Amino acid sequence: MKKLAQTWRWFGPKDPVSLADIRQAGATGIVTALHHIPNGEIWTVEEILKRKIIIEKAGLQWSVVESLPVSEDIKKWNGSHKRHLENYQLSLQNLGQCGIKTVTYNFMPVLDWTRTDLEYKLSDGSTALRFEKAALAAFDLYILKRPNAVKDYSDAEQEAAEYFIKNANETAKEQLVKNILSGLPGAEEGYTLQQFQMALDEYAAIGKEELFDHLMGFLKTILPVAEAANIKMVIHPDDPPFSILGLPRIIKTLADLESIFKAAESPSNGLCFCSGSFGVRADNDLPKMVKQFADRIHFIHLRSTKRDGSGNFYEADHLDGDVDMFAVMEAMLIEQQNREKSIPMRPDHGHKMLDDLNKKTNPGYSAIGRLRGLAELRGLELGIIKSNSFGKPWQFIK
Ligand code: DNO
Repeated sequence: MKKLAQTWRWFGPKDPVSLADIRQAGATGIVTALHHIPNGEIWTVEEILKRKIIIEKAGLQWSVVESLPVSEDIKKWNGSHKRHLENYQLSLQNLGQCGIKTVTYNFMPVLDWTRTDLEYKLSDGSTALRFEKAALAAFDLYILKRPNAVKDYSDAEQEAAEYFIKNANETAKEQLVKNILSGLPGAEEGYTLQQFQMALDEYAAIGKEELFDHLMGFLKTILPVAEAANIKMVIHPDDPPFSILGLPRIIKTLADLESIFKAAESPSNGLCFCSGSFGVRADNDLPKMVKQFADRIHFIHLRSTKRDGSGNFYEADHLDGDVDMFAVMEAMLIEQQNREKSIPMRPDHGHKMLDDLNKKTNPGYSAIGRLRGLAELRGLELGIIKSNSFGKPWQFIK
């Protein structure tokens, strides 16, 4: 019987969650990146092998790269983008040579994923990550003071932002800036307020269409190399899946995915299906998306968010929240049956709970919170497989 391959994101030797801990969580695959190499530079065979050996010595396997970052110059298609594209090609060849076949990337300008509160208290005493629209608007309008930002917010949103800022003390404001500009793990770029405004300014002439063209330029340059290296490139959706701070966002919906797969036809043009990112939008039908793009999905992030009517959301328990995890898992398992090999899945994010609360953790990447998520997802998977719940008996591959 083939199940989804259980993987775990590890930020490298400095990650407070050790490889030994990960083995006990039951994962067999590691998802990692060479975070010490600046964006745009080459991942050499030597550096890749160094990391691979550490992982293998712990009895695990390096299954997925998350992420081989696409530099800002490539996203803007200026400056050093040509050199960075060549470097990206070389890094892919080197990864292929070292036997790593799945590479995650994103095409979010300036910021990777964004949250406003990294310690949102849940009623049971654990904490979660949260995105609050009024907090982001308050940052934009009153702290960053982005020129013309006001036109991006309705009257009600402006009022909510004003209320937020009036009630925030200096520490809360500083924390908000830190959370948005440099707080999250895996987002390789960090900014001061001034650098951040400069980075935003560089996108003044880059709207959705331009950014899409740049993504196409990127894919056309690297997909032939990925194919030759037998690598699947998997794009991570925008998180949150809507425009923030006046920046264009292009991977938010089913229609966006249709456009990129139609425009760059290659078996290496794949998707990292992140249920937590897509699930923030009520108009995204996740099981439908999994079914439609099943053969494009080579990596899965499973988590669930709970949204309210005002565009805010927090990260709920993995089987709770707005994502129909049963239907998503079932659709993935149906696809899994048709494959020769297991699709890697990782429990995405987790609450800070139990002993996590007393430790320094990477926001979203606590040990116990993710362990809970993985255990629940593993149980759901087994339950679906054993119950033949969708009417046909499962034909196990092995
Ligand atoms: C957040 C992650 C993202 C993701 C990148 C992929 O938890 O899912 O940072 O790794 O966007 O390039």
